[in-house]
Amino acid sequence: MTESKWRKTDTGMKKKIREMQEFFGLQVTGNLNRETLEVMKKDRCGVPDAEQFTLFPGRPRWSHNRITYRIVNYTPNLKRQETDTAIALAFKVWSDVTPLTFFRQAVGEADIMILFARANHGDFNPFDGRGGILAHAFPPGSDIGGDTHFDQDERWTLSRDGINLFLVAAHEFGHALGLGHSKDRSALMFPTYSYVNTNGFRLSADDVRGIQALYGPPEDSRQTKPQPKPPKPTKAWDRCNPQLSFDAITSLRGEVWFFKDGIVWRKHPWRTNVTSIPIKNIFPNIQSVDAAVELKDRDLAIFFKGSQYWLIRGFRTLERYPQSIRFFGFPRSVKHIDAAVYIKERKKVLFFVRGKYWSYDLRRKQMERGYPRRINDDFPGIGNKVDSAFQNSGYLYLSSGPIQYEYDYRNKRVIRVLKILSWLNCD
Ligand code: TQI
Ligand code: ZN
Ligand code: ZN
Repeated sequence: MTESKWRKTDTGMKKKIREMQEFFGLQVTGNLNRETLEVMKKDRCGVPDAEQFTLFPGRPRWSHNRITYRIVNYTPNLKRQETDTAIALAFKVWSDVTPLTFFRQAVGEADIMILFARANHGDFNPFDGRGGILAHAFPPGSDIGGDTHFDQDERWTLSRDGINLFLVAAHEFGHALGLGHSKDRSALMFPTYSYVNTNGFRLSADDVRGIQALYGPPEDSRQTKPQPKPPKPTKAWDRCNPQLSFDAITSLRGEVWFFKDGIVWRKHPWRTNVTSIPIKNIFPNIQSVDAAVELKDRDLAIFFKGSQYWLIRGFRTLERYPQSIRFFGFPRSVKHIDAAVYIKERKKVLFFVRGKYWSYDLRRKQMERGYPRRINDDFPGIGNKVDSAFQNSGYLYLSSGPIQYEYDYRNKRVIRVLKILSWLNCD
């Protein structure tokens, strides 16, 4: 392919640069000289402190949301497919947070023409051999506007060695969409190259604010972003209501704790009164609990809520919690746990999730093979749903709604059927 095929007219770009130079009272050359680049780097006056991003003078932006790109040529350092993917992922970084969509075209003139070139390549911004300038992109506009050039003399990679094509492309596309440089060190648009892990790459909040200042949020963001729900008022449950079921029950330092919505009732074995208290008065960052288990021999408890869990010692959550329940080996599809109970004799924690249960081996620190199994098959007589479970004086207490089964784990049989309320001194 000859140069002239992909080169666009210089006039469009020169005009833009001239306009900018005029705007800032610089010497009008039409070239991206040092002075001009400095101005482009400077933040604009009048922006609030929190804004670290910058836009180009005149805030050039694409006036359409469907943006086309064309990969005109390739680097010999990577397979074509690898380049295609890195470029597509770099665009996705921006399409994820805006209404913009990017379409690749194979021929003709696209909004963003992408090419690898060395030294002088027809835009009066020659590349400089290995190192130094790695790439450049032109602000949105016709002709050369949006075009993105990569220095063919760099060693392009998809790793931390050499120059990572995905990271540089994502940065350049920021420019091609209208972002200047940011003062925020964690921003993609911060003007120094430093490798960051590209798996699960995320823009900084500043990059998102910048690009959304030009294009707004994604169109469907109201549907996809979980809307903060107004906090449910904690119902003043009557603990002696016969319909009352519990979210979780656990022994804890000699007491039995019953959880319901944001409330916990604590029953001391030889005291008759039952005290109730909002959970968050004891654990400020826990609103409610789906499942709870005491590892008595380790003086630890584990509280579960949704896909998070906390380790608890005494009346304190340990540092670094909450963490994801995936730590225990649950697949992504498990989004919360109905109940959990510790089988002290076997050093195992059973987790009940819908009609199934899992067994976690505390000694090996892994989920046991062959699980999940059906509750019906292994706990005959208790139905197929368990919403709270605990161990007390050698028996398991598994409850489903207001009914509780006293279960002999070793002999696999139900011994008694109780009303949960029998624990709460309601007679
Ligand atoms: N290229 C510069 C850049 O993209 C060119 C440039 C300087 C520029 N100022 C500009 C382009 C203002 C548009 C608008 O920043 S570069 C980095 C980073 C470069 C630098 O080769 O120095 C990246 C390319 F941010 F790491 F420094 C990519 Cl990611
Ligand atoms: Zn160029
Ligand atoms: Zn840059």
